[in-house]
Amino acid sequence: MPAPVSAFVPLTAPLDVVRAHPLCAETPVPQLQHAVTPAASVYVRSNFETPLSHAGWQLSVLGAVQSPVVFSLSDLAAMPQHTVLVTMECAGNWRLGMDPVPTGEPWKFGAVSTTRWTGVALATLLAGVGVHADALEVVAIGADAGPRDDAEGDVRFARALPLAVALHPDTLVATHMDGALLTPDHGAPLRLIVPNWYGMANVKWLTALELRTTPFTGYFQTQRYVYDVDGVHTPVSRALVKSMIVSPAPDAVTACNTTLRGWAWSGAGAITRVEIAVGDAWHEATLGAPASPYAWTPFELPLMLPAGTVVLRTRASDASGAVQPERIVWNSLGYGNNAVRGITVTAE
Ligand SMILES: Nc1nc2c(c(=O)[nH]1)N[C@H]1C(S)=C(S)[C@@H](COP(=O)(O)O)O[C@H]1N2
Ligand SMILES: [Mo]
Repeated sequence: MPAPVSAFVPLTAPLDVVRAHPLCAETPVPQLQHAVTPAASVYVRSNFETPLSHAGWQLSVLGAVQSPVVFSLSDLAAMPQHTVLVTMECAGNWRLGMDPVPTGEPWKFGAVSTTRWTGVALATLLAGVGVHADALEVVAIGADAGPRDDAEGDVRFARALPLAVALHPDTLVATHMDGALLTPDHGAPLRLIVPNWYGMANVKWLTALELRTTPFTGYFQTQRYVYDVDGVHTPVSRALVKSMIVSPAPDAVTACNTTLRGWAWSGAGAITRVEIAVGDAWHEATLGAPASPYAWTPFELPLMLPAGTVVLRTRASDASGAVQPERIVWNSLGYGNNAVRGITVTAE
């Protein structure tokens, strides 16, 4: 007798696909429980189709430098290597939780992952090129391009970083993820890693770095990845303080006598506190140690839940004094929704 088809189907797909082309996919709820996200389940957010050919790939450094330099992949491999463990979140994560829901990718809460990245510190790379004293920022330029959302022609993915952030010792030009070469969807063969910043700063398929003495005004700098509140644009930068319960999972059935577990993270400072509301009663969760200064902080709370359906909410605070708000200031592009989020579980 043939085996049931289900015997050949994994229990959960490695990613929850939001859109297949270009690929946008969330880390599924069970995989969010891992301190380091399994590589195949690291969320993907691509604005354009994935560049697939890497033959002869080069990284040009140009602009406000003594003389432009071109690095090959073997040049980079010969430089000192550095590894960082980073929680990276898409600025559009939990856009579906906004009211009304803005246009843009309809992300739930799985556009966040924690990943080990290896490569060359951007500061190491820039040390040899003679950056001009009046340089203000570095524009990271990707190989991918396509139509703008506003139909005003085509655009390449490019984002600027303040020079001080670019020169931070943990800002990387990464070639490896989780000990293996980058996969095409995660930016092979080269990408930027900018700890503490929302995902858009982590430019994939990196082909050029341009040093600038005046602010970059590209589409993805000034028209997208900005908080647009009544037409006033504020650039999206560091990740806002946020938390989520990952065990029990949303909508799960759980024993009344249980331990709530989850993660809290912030791009503005260490997590200092996580509070959990069971219905209307707030409790103080116990914090564990994050696996790196840029990785999410574990929290837990052993609890006796009342039998029945119960809403659990979490509220994290960070060392900068920021606390997750009950409501965010609505912005038309739907970024930075770090409002307190509730999950429903059934206790029995
Ligand atoms: N070249 C390029 N880099 C990019 C993007 C892109 O569309 N093109 N998307 C950005 C956004 S919005 C996010 S959230 C992260 C996601 O990285 P990941 O797909 O490896 O998770 O990549 C960033 N880097
Ligand atoms: Mo993103």
